Amino acid sequence: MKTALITGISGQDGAYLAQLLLEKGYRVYGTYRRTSSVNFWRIEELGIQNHPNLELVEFDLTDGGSAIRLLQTTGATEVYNLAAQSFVGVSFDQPATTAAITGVGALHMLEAIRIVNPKIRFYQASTSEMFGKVQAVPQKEDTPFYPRSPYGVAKLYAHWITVNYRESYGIFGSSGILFNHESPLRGREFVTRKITDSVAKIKLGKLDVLELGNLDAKRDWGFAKEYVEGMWRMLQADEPDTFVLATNRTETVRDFVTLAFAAVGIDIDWKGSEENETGTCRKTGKLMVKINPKFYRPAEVELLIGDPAKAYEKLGWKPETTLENLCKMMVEADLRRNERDASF
Ligand code: NDP
Ligand code: GDR
Repeated sequence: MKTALITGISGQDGAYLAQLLLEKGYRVYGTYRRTSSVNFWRIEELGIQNHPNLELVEFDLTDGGSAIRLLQTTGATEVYNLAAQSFVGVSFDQPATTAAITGVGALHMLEAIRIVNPKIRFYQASTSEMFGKVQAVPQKEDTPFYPRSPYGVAKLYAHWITVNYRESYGIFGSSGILFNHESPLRGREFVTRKITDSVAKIKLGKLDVLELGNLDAKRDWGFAKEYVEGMWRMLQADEPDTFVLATNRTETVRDFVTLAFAAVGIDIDWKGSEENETGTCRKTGKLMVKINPKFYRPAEVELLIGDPAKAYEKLGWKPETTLENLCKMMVEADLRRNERDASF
């Protein structure tokens, strides 16, 4: 039986990846942080929390010594480093915490591999945020990086230290440069889920208006469940490498809002410009969306669109779910949750 370790199993990708590896017959160790209240709603929604081959272990990525013990005790031969302070907005307020977890955390895992068993295969969760102020369109593996947030800078360190350990010590370290991927399990602070949850609440009369920041940002959004399959394929390849996973389609935040309201039968009419822009219901004239400058970031990533050709060619990976279907799936899940639970 193969044994894998996933850091960050309480997150969106950790939950989907655990499900995938369990389906493939792996023994899975998933790490979570000690918090005052447990946070396993995602693995519960997927119904895997009591799977006999899943073991949850307490671990903090900033603690290098415990990374060593973790590899010694679990005997994992594949390590997926998904844990991170992953919210770009927060990284501007907590840059040092973000650097310690999101940047140096990857180094702790790589050092532990070097010490415990250099044959362990390592996946680093890199990001399109490393492209930041983009230097080419579409972005691919050799596009120059220009991160625009403390999060992006921390991830760039983690990416290069993975490449460095590959080249210096022959460690099988692969870096997946993943563009935004969403799902009903996405955290509610990220824009897509904030939109789908708010649209569900507006539809059910639990919220008046959706407040957002920059509507013009363009993102390449895919379905998270498909992206974790790409992570696994990277560690099954003959050689470690760097791969972009993306859909090669980009839309604005405004477009995603329009799609989400359309999923509940509301046609949005956009009016005004920049900070005065609003979205109203075309039929009733009621205000549905307004701008709140507090959601703007000190530096923004304006346009992301990835070219996943290398992943298709070398891994046979390609995304299937359209943005329309992804958005609808998320709105429907949020309608169900909000209907079921009055305090949701
Ligand atoms: P989430 O924010 O949903 O999950 C992050 C996970 O990291 C959570 O389990 C969290 O635990 C854990 N974590 C945070 N800090 C620590 C710490 N100090 N020690 C141990 N664990 C910690 O992220 P996603 O699932 O969306 O993303 C997975 C990874 O992929 C992240 O590294 C992210 O930066 C990266 N990425 C994500 C993309 C996306 O579009 N989703 C795109 C590209 C890269 P807790 O629940 O306790 O907070
Ligand atoms: P991102 O995701 O920063 O791309 O990082 P997020 O959904 O937070 O923002 C996407 C874009 O939407 C704009 N935006 C808002 N964002 C949020 N969160 N809330 C708002 O109210 C709002 N209004 C407009 C943002 O300015 C931005 O342009 C995600 C994370 O998962 C990272 O961990 C990952 O590395 C990247 O995707 C790829």
